[in-house]
Amino acid sequence: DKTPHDRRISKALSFWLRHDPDAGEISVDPMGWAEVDSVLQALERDGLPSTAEDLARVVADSDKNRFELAADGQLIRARQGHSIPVMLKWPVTKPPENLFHGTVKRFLSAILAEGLRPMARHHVHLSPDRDTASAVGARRGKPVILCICSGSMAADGHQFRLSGNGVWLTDHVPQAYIYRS
Ligand code: HQG
Repeated sequence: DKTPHDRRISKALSFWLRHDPDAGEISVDPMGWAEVDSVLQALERDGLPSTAEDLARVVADSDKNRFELAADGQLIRARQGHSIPVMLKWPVTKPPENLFHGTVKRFLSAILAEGLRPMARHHVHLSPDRDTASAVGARRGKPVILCICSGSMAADGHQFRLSGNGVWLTDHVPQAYIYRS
């Protein structure tokens, strides 16, 4: 299992790389990459002194494969989930007939009125199966699973992208394609 230290590194990476590079005084390029060296310095400043091997272990052990390393381990990025403007260019991919979205009861009336919106992120995040959607919803309370008619959406011209860690991304899911399940 992950040590508390690794967990804290993972949370700091999520925050800096997706939402607030300034908070870590690191810079993130338009494709989402940051220099590993600058991230290590930020961790040091944050009281989480770490080595490149520590970082590689956190990347490898991330339960959702949130991060990736590139350029011989000199660059790191989050694979999805950003609120800062990045262009990750995951390939446009034909979705399966159904995808799933895990949420909670308190959002249902808004979702059924206006569809699924990206909220603070760049895309609506959809899961390939119910169990994953259930885990996503459970972050906020008792999960409610919505079934999305992604095949019909694609046939009607909506674009889907598949991130490197298996998350399906789209701009908006109109309510007509959403079923309680
Ligand atoms: C809800 C995690 C009101 C939506 C997970 C969700 C995922 C609406 C919340 C990834 C709405 C947004 C993304 C509307 C959507 N009105 N509420 N029209 N449309 N919502 O965190 O899907 O651990 O931005 O149901 O595993 O929960 O970060 O999206 O509850 O893959 O790597 O607004 O984040 O991955 O919440 O989660 P989020 P999400 P990580």
